[in-house]
Amino acid sequence: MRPGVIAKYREFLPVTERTPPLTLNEGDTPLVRSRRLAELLGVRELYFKYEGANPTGSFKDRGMVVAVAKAIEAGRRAVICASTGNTSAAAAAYAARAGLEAIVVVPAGKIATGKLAQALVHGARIVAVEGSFDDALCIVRTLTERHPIALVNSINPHRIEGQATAAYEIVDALGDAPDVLCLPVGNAGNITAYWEGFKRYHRAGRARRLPRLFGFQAAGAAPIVLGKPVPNPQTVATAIRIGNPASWQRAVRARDESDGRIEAVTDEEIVEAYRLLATHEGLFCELASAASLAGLRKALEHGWLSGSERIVCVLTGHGLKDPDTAVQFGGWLQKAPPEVEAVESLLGL
Ligand code: AN7
Repeated sequence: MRPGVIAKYREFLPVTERTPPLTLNEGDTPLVRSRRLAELLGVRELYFKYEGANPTGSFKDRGMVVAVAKAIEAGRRAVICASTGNTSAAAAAYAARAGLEAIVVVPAGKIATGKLAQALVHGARIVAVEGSFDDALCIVRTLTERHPIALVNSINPHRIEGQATAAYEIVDALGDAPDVLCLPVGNAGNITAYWEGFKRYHRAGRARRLPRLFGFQAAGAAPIVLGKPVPNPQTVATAIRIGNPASWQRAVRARDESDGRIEAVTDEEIVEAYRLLATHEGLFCELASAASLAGLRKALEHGWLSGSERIVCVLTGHGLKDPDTAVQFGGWLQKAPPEVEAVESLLGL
């Protein structure tokens, strides 16, 4: 049973009697124990938190359901966000569910087809700007200062509180926090949310320990690693193509308080991890999500981790969001006439 995050974690969320019970039955995503990759990498205990199993196919649903419910409670009729794709898909779906208007501002030509399709089909109004995600975020921030529209980017604290429910689920499933959590970092809301979540659950006595957080940016979009904004971020992982993260300082605090790291992984490393997850575990995630595994491999190579830890990698979004990328990388595909013998010989059977 998936009651949705508001019903399930009510006591840990900013909900009141006046908060509408909005849900698309998000959360309760699989924590899949790794078999083949754990062995390949030499990790004793490895899990993948498969956030692609959320209703709109990414972790954004956890925060969006809370943000939209609170927007309704505050009397708002419309929501707005800037997005590299997933936030806009979640905003459009939850706004549709709630009967609100959704407006999304995206970097033109830089969001995966599936995500654009989601925002379109749910009836959002979409503005594609000839600029970056960072430009889009500046624009929506100003618009919400001028108009009574709820901003549902992760600057909105309700987004962070909702996303913290993923940390609660991991602790509930494992009986305690893991030693290490690996995740991709873009606008840095999610690493902030996990850290808040683990700390809150720990304070509430639900976990005995706190994990180390290992966040990974794409090398061409790694402002936190470089220590300065990246004016023209570039990466194949469009979801994390962000040069000036809104939650930068909080991500640094999460890293330091947890004795973790924020590092960069190259596009090649991301693509390799993406394929490994699909071919060795049957887990199809999007490129940005694979930064968590790419980063774990790097951490093991550099000796930052030994492999004796209990490790969770967060797979933030579903691979079907971006089928163009999957098809572009190819695989084994041959053409044949519609005859048994032809197919048999092609397959070498
Ligand atoms: C699959 O949708 O920023 O560090 O506008 O879609 O919390 O930003 C998406 C980010 C990781 C990074 N994985 O999380 C957006 C957006 C996937 C994502 C991230 C995103 P944050």
